[in-house]
Amino acid sequence: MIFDKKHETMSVEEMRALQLERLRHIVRYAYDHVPFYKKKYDEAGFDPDSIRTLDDIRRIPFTVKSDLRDNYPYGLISTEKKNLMRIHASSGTSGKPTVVCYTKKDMKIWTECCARLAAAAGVRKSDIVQISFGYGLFTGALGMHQGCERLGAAIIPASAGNTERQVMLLKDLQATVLVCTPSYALYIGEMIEKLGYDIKDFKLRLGLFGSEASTEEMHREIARKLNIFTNDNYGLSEIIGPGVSGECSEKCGMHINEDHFYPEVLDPETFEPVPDGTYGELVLTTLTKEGMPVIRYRTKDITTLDHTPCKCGRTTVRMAKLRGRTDDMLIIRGVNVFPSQIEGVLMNMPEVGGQYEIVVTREGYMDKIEVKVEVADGSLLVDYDNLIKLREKIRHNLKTVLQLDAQVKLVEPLTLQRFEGKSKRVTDLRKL
Ligand code: DLL
Repeated sequence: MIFDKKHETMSVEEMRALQLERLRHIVRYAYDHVPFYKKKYDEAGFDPDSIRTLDDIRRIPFTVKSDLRDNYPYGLISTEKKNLMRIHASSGTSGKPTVVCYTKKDMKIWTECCARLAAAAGVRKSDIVQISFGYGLFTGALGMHQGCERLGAAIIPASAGNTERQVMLLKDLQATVLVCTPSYALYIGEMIEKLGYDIKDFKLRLGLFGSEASTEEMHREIARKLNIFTNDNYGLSEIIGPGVSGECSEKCGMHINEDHFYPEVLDPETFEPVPDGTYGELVLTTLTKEGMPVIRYRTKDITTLDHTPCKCGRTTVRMAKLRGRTDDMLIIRGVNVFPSQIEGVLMNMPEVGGQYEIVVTREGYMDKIEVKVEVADGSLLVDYDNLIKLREKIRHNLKTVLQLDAQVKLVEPLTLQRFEGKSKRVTDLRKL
């Protein structure tokens, strides 16, 4: 089902015209209402009225995460506080959180964007949706809650944590849709097995997963464990939260709600746009945000765009599954490694369970990478010959993909850390 036929299927020419009109307005609006933008644009000699074509966006200075932090908490809002309806914040590992604000109009748009992605994934009025993201300042739970509710579905606001209870709720309340991080979905799948349930006794049919990177292989593993159709969707607090983009049933990229969020993919070194099919850093501009417009935000997320038509009928541009973030790329002995590449290798091997950890160290001048891998079946560790064979096989497969020799450590099933929210799989102990 297409939630907003008008905007999701409009012709490319109409979309570009709408984006240009909105871009011109939002840039002027930000300049007039947020001293931060006025100062930045004046200093850069950028005239907010000089935008004639969409390509002119390239002359606008970027906004980066530290701009949000430096203007904590309300420095970037463009309206009086009395007009705000919701305030969220992204967790951040240290210091003050990044605060994001919504007016009533922003809330409506956010809800509709999440409804669009949920509809594209296959959520219907008749569904019972269990939201297992942590409720609170995090945008994931309430954003998806609002979107699914807008479609008329029934919501179970389970929040994250207490995984045995999650399983009980899923089963007893006959949830048909699960919303959480992909790593939590995998953990829930393991818990169902551990508790001795048969997945056939559940009514689950669909999973909406986002908020962290996940490979196709990981989705296949979740789909198998939970016997569901899986969906990937993307967003970030600074821009709106979930609702920036999501896969349709064709699963060939995530449709961007480009009438609200203008995407550019740039070479992270030259800042030149890269052609479709080439990966680069995603830069997003909110075209309609009223409470806190964010112009040319460098997301650090690495993806590529696809403007070819999609079989689903939507005409909106699609972004590929994220390859990672510019700041989670590891450079090991000069070789660029994304954790997602390691995940892709591991999840393709049936002998391996869903969990892994990557530890990077440096001895002298030599980087070392160790990959701890849970085996799918503990009996694989009993026979020494089998163990060595499996370890060598993983090492070989990693080397083929990464061009790098990694140490592999096999561990018992269910021994590595599990995650209820975003996972943390890499520990870099080098003092770089
Ligand atoms: O994670 C918003 C969200 C919630 C999206 C629920 C989807 C579902 P933040 O906490 O601000 O917001 O984190 C944003 O998470 O820049 C990406 O690096 C990463 N991320 C989000 N979705 C995906 C995804 C929410 N589908 C940061 N695949 C972003 C890969 C993702 N990474």
